[in-house]
Amino acid sequence: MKQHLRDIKKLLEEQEILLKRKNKPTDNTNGWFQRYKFPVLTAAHTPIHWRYDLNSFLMERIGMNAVMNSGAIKWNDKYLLVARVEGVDRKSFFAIAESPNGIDNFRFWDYPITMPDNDDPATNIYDMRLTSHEDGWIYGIFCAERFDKTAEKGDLSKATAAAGIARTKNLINWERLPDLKSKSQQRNVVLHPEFVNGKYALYTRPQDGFITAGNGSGIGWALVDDMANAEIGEEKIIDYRYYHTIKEVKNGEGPAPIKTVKGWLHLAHGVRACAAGLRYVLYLYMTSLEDPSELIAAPGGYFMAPEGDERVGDVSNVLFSNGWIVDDDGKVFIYYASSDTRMHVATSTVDRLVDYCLNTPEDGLTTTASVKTLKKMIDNNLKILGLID
Ligand code: M1P
Repeated sequence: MKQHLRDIKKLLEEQEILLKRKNKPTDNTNGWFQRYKFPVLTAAHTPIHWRYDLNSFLMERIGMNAVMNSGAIKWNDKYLLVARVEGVDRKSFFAIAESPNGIDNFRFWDYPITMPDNDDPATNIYDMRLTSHEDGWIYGIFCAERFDKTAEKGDLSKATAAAGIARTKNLINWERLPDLKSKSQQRNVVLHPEFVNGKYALYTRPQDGFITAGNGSGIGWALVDDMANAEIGEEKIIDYRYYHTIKEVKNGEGPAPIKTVKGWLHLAHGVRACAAGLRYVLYLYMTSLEDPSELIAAPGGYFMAPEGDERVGDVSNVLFSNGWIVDDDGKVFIYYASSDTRMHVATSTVDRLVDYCLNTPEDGLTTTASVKTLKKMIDNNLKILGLID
């Protein structure tokens, strides 16, 4: 065999070891979820035939920088991630990776998704939320980012964020629809899986600028008649931001909510600012089955925060999730990205997550309230231990 072919074989064999590596649960757990040791997707998981020019010096011709913020769906008994892959050119695109068990052996399909442009082509698209809607389509809603033409001369960083919308029946061919029309900029828009009063329901995140939420007070809710011409009329906030909380600066809906017997279960991210920059954590909340826009549970604090190696990456101190899968037996696979660099999985169950939501105390918004809540639990536990009456 010629040396060149031997070198290609070596590259492929080395990657096979990574792709086939068995994942294992970490030792520590808090009863809410179980983290797994190895990231499920990284830039090194992208196919060799995407990156290497196999016809030359065998050099990486088209580099991949990160694999992050992935939508998720169970499809033909496989666990699929619609990953945000970011090239070294800073452009993100969507690509599907599938696993037989949801925790390891994720393998990208041969080609990335070809997402058609609409009338106003975006510069960058990312962070797809997938919704299997009862209308029979699978919708993908994602951020469509464009240069802001109102920028002052020389300012090449001013951008706008809108919700791009596409739908598919087979995850291969995507029909691109017009972007969501909204008075404000929008990112982290998610489609609710069921009709509400005969309309499509969207979780929104109104924001004043590309980065800042500004007057956008939290996660919003809007009903639209037609996804092929989606326009926000009335928009109400269903999950507010508050001073000195984990979501003081911004928050945003994660994946489409899971329907449970006790209500809709939501995963979201909250952002606060500190001397080290912004810190992104994940939190849960629940809304009512009768009215999915009515908040019924808001456990205080974060559910998951960056830990260990997760804390460092392209944008450090960030956890972000826009994908989870629930199995028929109630097992939940939470897919989350760390520091805008790599994808991880943590597992839990619907019962545990609902218990966490319904029985974890709310944030009382002051130190006094937090200590009162803490003392109540200490009292209860000391009674159980027989140390006080
Ligand atoms: O860099 C952290 C995240 O920042 C944005 O999220 P949000 O709109 O809530 O601030 C997004 O760009 C997201 O992709 C990114 O992970």
